[in-house]
Amino acid sequence: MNGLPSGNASESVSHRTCPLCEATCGLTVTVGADAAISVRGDRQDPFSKGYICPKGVALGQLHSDPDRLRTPLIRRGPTWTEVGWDEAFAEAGRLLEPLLRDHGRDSVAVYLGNPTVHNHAASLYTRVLVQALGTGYRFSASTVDQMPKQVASGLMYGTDLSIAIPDVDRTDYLLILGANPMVSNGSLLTAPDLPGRLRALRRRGGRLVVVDPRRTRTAEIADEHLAIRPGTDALLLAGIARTLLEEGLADPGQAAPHLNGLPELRAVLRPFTPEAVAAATRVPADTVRRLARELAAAPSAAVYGRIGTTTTAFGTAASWLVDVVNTLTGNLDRPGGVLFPEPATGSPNTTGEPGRGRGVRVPGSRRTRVRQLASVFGEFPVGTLAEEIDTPGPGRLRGLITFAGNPVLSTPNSARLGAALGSLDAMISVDAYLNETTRHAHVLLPAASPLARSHYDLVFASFAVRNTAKYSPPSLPLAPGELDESEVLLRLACTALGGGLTPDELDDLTAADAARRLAADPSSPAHGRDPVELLAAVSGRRRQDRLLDLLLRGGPYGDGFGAKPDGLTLDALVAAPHGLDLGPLRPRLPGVLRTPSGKVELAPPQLVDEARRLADSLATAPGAGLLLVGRRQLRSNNSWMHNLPLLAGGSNRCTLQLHPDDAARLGVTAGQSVTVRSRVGEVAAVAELTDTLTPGVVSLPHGWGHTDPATRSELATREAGVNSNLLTDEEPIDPLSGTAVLNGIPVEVLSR
Ligand SMILES: Nc1nc2c(c(=O)[nH]1)N[C@H]1C(S)=C(S)[C@@H](COP(=O)(O)OP(=O)(O)OC[C@H]3O[C@@H](n4cnc5c(=O)[nH]c(N)nc54)[C@H](O)[C@@H]3O)O[C@H]1N2
Ligand SMILES: Nc1nc2c(c(=O)[nH]1)N[C@H]1C(S)=C(S)[C@@H](COP(=O)(O)OP(=O)(O)OC[C@H]3O[C@@H](n4cnc5c(=O)[nH]c(N)nc54)[C@H](O)[C@@H]3O)O[C@H]1N2
Ligand code: SF4
Ligand SMILES: [Mo]
Repeated sequence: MNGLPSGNASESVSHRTCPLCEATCGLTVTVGADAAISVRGDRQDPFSKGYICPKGVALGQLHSDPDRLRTPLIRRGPTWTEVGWDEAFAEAGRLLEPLLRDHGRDSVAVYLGNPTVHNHAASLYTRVLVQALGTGYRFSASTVDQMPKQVASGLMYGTDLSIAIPDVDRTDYLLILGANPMVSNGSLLTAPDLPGRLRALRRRGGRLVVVDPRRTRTAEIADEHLAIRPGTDALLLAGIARTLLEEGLADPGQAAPHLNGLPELRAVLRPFTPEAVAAATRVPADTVRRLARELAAAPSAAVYGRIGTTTTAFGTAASWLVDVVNTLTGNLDRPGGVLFPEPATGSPNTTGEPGRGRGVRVPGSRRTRVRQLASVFGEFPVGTLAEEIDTPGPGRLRGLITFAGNPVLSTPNSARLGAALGSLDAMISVDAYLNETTRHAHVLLPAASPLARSHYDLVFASFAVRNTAKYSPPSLPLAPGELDESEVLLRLACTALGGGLTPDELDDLTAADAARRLAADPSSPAHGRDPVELLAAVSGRRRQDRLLDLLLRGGPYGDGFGAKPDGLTLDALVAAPHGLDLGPLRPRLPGVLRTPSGKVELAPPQLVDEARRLADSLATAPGAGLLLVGRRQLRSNNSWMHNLPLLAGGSNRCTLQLHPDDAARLGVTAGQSVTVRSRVGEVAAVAELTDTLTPGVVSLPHGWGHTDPATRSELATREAGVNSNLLTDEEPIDPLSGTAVLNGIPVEVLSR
């Protein structure tokens, strides 16, 4: 059926991948005769097998939401005017041109938000835009998220996308730190229906241990919950790793011939005795020892850490130590342990010479103007965005392009950022909503409905528990006046280039560049071919689908443009609308490595320095005050999707949770309003008493606080909540990754 929606005359049925979270569930979308849209789980999707969560169901409401933007807008003062696309791009050009001309390319920054990585048009063409702008001031949600894992993985394995994924379907023992997949559905762990997979782990006799200051839903289904003191996971992991080494339990197994740095590791871990880390983490020394012994004894085991480990002052150290423990227990690169996916469109660890490479440069070569913080993989810490705008002096940021982001709710000390955005000479945003960030734009360009575009998961295939490939054609045509994001981004890129190229010409250059790279890549089945011939083979497609076909055909499973007739092509994916299963993850050492040594670096100097800084932290006695942590909610998606009736209310309660003992001490009663105060700000929130929290820890979800009357989200404003990032502080940072500290914030709670 050529991937086009099918069905009888009155309705159409199509299959696609959900773009909302990392689980990548397969959906069946039915558009009825009355244009009503229903979204169900696709039982024939080989990866998700029919699983769907309430957010996926709400995609129909997202499509129909009257507040979702449909027309380009230009703002003059407080007044928005609907304009046509030509006028919008002309205005963007008028605003950008003097800045780029008089103040240089670095006077305009880019911020890429989370949904950028959730479809292939956005991930491919934001790259084109950033290159066309030529700015060094690149920011993204990565530095409030997973950057520490990228830095640690880059230093250990040679590329920042070489992330070892826990093999949840085959493991005998899963140790989860700082993640709540029963609610978040997994992150840096693409596995649709993680709740089902975790239950299956328990059913087959496996053990699940959860380390979290809250007794989360994931902790509730686990064999054991350890209530750690926020911000101390790196210490716990160091204690486990040291125990493995001291007790002679370390046995890297099949990874042993590929390791560098074991003696240095042993030396640098010496200070982390179970007793020393117990005092700081509140995990008893005996438990530290027992965890080490259990992990070593399990037939297979995987340690997995997420947001609660990365968005802390020792995020990179914790991310490294997760893999140190996986390696010492013999679980690196083996089934049931942690493994490296092999995505169909390729990745930095499937290209070039297998087994060796240039490695990564950490810290990066550039510094921010104000705080002199290092770049990380080409971008700057987003916690410095506000100061780069509001600190006077030469080199100040004067312009900003945001794409699919809401940093005014999602980045630390966001009050300062909101004020700074108001002072920009030029701000251009591409978004689905007029939100707390995009309200500051001078030109606001709408994103088309997610149902009206093609979809392929270029990014999440690198983090998936199985190798799979699935292409989704649009389920609906673009509405009149809607533009695909590839066009929006190409036209913005042409604007930034100052004219001279049409979007088609720029796109041809982009495709030619991709073809040249494949032809030059010794790992590609297209190696040595004429790039012109490769382009000719995909000439029937355009934009992101042409680029995708190039990547698939030149990728690890590709047909090599005819060289391997059974190999993968976009045509083959179109003919398989539910997606293709390419099999379980397989061991990939040493070919996966791109380090200069050709080894796994267990103790790179940058991480040894981090371990020393971590050891120094043992000398500081833990403070007695309250620490604030976050919590994700099932029917919320960071700062958005709060305007959809299907998801509103219920469990989405933006309350300050605290333990009854703390409440009693503070004289706070359930349901009363309290003031929560940190170094940078304060909010008023309703207190919710719950013994799921550890005493001394309080929790607010992030992404709320829809109180700005200049936004346009009727329902979201009615259940506004408060913005937890008015409390998080932009000063403390995980130094190697530039990642903000969003968990373990010292706060006071005052009865109002
Ligand atoms: N305190 C605290 N802060 C946090 C976190 C935390 O745990 N605690 N988590 C952090 C994490 S992990 C993340 S990823 C960030 C997220 O931070 P951001 O990426 O800045 O914010 P989101 O809330 O994901 O906003 C996404 C925006 O994209 C828009 N959008 C949706 N779909 C599309 C589309 O297809 N195209 C375009 N152009 N726009 C679209 C939405 O309308 C919304 O405005 O927040 C971080 N902030
Ligand atoms: N429903 C829903 N799903 C989502 C999202 C959403 O907003 N809503 N967001 C998506 C995004 S962008 C991402 S990145 C993922 C994130 O996926 P997860 O990392 O699984 O998400 P969280 O629920 O924030 O889990 C973090 C946990 O860390 C705990 N924690 C806080 N501080 C510490 C600490 O110091 N140590 C330890 N061990 N634990 C700590 C918190 O209590 C919390 O339970 O979720 C994705 N999925
Ligand atoms: S779990 Fe994630 S991918 Fe699956 S339906 Fe829900 S939001 Fe979509
Ligand atoms: Mo995220």
